[in-house]
Amino acid sequence: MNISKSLKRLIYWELGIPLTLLTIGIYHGLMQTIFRAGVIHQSSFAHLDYYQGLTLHGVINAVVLTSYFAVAFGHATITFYLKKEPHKWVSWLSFWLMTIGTVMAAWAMLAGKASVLYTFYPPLKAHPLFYLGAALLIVGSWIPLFSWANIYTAWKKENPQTKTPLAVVGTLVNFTIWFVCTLAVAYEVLVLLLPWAMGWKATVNVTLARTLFWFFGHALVYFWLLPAYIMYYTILPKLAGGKLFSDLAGRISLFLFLLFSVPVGVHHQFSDPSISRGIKMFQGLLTFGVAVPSFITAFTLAASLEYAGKKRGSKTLLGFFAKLPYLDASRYLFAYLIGGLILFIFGGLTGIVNASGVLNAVVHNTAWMPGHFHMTVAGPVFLSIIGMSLFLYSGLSGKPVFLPRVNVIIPYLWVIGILIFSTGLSWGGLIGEPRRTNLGMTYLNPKNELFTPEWVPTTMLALAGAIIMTFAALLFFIVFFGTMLRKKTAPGVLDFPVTEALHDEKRIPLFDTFKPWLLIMGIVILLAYIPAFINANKNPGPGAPPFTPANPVPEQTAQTSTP
Ligand code: HAS
Repeated sequence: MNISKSLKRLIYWELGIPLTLLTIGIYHGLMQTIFRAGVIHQSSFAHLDYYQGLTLHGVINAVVLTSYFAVAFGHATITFYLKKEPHKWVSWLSFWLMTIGTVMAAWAMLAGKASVLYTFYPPLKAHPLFYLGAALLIVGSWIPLFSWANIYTAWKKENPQTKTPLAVVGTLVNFTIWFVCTLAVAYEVLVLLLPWAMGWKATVNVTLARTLFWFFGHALVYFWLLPAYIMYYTILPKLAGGKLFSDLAGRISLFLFLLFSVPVGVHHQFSDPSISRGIKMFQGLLTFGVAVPSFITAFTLAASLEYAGKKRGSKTLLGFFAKLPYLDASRYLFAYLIGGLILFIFGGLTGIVNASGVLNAVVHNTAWMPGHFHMTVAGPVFLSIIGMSLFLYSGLSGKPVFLPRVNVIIPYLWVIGILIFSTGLSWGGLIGEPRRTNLGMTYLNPKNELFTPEWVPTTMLALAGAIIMTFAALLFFIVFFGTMLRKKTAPGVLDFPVTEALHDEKRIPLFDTFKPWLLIMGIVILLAYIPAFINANKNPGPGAPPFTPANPVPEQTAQTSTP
């Protein structure tokens, strides 16, 4: 379909800005593995400190890229399926708030005044502009929800008996989760952190800040994931040459995310002494609940791919795997999406390990954790974001993809890189290798008394994977920016491959309305979080022992152990 120049320009900017910043994010990803493998034994390289680089890596890749993309993709899906463009003024207001916020936070990080990592846990303190910037980015990213909700309500009035398109359900579910969870982080930033960073308050309740952060933080991971799920349900089966096995399964899965995405954040705090065991147990159980929609997705997509493979001529039980269009350059989006799905099998399994209280005690705060999340956020999420950014840009601009044969192998290179990288991290985590530590300064410096040779192979493996990933990312930048420089050869239109359902079940009102789900969502959140917040308020916990950035041993321990 044709769309207005204004919306086109908006989507270009919302794809182009984060992809340009991604070059910095990717560079710092590689640098992390170099520092950690003990290739350099310094606290900084090229005037950028290890923790500064880690903050830039996390904030750009996991927050800036994902938020801009979710908004751009949301504009595209709502416009495409409901045939109405979002309000122009509201959409540009959202863009400017996000962009001003990003510039503020980027300045603070690049100036070395906000090396607080993407979780910005106190007592680490950032420049006030970092917190303000993050708040603006978040507020800007949920403003379009109001415009989309208006379009949806009007469409529903005109089509009361038509099922809401699955992609629209997904977009509205995702931004509702985003709106609800960001209220907690807004409170954390505006009421706890900013006054403290401005020097108006002397201390901050660290446990409360962490609890508020994780109310937001785990829902955040599903805000990253759901655009990928929308593509898996509504685009992938068509690209594979088949149909979606069940439309209803997709709806059930999306509504379950609405219930379970938020009230599970305490599973990041299993080791937090201030929160009582009952709450951990309850949110731990809900965490197994949030895996259910992903299991539904796994089986539904496997059945859809099997149907596609059979239509393409497969005759044996598993022969359909061999019949899928893995290297078809004209359907390159398939490669990006299937690559992410392969990684998510391992990302999901490691997530279920994390969710078990007992196993969590083994892997918490170890390298296992980045092993897990690179197979989720840097797996299905990242691959679907970059693949769809290229697809949207090329379609809207009418410019053919640059180097199409190279383009279709990029996702597989990335998958190989991540599998090697995450194996190194997961193995290291199981033998105690800590996360978020410049190992080259101590544990992987043979001259240091803390030198731990067991972590040499694990960190080297991670470095090898990271080199392959960086190479894949470089190729992607060449393809994406190369496409931008090409001449237009077709009219620029907004178009998606549209998947039909194999079982298009009749419309069930419960799965075509938001109200009952929102009500249950509210009740579960209150049950899970009121006691957690009471706990956090009552037991702020003792102060943290002081550390220096270069040494993982707390200074106090060193002092107390000296007679
Ligand atoms: Fe997680 C920590 C538990 C999913 C991201 N997670 C993190 C952190 C991040 C993150 C960033 O319970 C670290 C935060 C920090 O900085 O401290 N996670 C889970 C569970 C799931 C899960 C139970 N996580 C995700 C997703 C993420 C993500 C998705 C990003 C997008 N995670 C945890 C826990 C912690 C944690 C604890 C805290 C640990 C700690 O101690 O700090 C579940 O949602 C996973 C369910 C997924 C599945 C997989 C389904 C498989 C599919 C693929 C099918 C493939 C097909 C293709 C059909 C059950 C859908 C076949 C075709 C072929 C050709 C083979």
